Amino acid sequence: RNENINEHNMRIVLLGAPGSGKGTQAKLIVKELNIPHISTGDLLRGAIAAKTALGLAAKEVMDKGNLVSDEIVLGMLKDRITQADATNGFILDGFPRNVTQAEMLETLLSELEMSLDHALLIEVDPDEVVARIAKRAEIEGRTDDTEAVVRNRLNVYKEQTAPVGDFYKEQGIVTEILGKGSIEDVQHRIQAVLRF
Ligand code: B4P
Repeated sequence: RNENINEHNMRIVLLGAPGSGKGTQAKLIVKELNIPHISTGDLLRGAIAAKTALGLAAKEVMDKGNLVSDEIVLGMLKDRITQADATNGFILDGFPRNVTQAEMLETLLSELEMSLDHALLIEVDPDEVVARIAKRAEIEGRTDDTEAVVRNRLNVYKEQTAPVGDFYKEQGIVTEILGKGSIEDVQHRIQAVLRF
């Protein structure tokens, strides 16, 4: 780990379409920075694997490619973000997914006397996204990676999640990251912005 960087100024949200590389890049960023990777998709898949009531309800929604209710996701996020390892920073992957969640996050962070430093928006063409997810479907068999469900996830992104980018642009914290090329190419572009 790089001990020289200022770990106190690393509260990051990663934005981008499904398959744009959010989860992939977040895992690489936290290898370098001493902050946790908080993925609402992973938290939800964990609840499904544990067969909790919340997980069962979430699975039905996720298998259609729709968004799980704001209350459920915010509750999970709040539990995770208030743990000790997130005190000096975190990277949020997959949250906020709509403007309501972005507003809920603002309220939560101000209660914790925290604020975001960066919103990184990973930009990838829709055709590329579909190709990447088709490849993952062959390898991992995620139930929400079928073609019809991916098409719905892209629509949900366009209608509900893309406005979150504008929300953070108004705050002046958005940096657009070109998401094409290799995983390493994209990581280098991110590191240039975060300066590590
Ligand atoms: P997520 O788990 O967030 O799924 P995702 O958008 O597909 O992104 P992911 O991070 O997994 O994939 P990545 O782009 O890294 O959400 C799943 C579902 O959970 C949602 O549909 C929703 O139902 C629910 N949910 C989650 N958060 C929610 C919230 N806040 N509110 C409500 N509901 C919520 O990678 C995709 C693939 O591309 C990988 O196979 C990867 O290897 C590959 N790839 C990445 N970069 C590449 C590159 N440069 N070149 C080639 N391939 C690359």
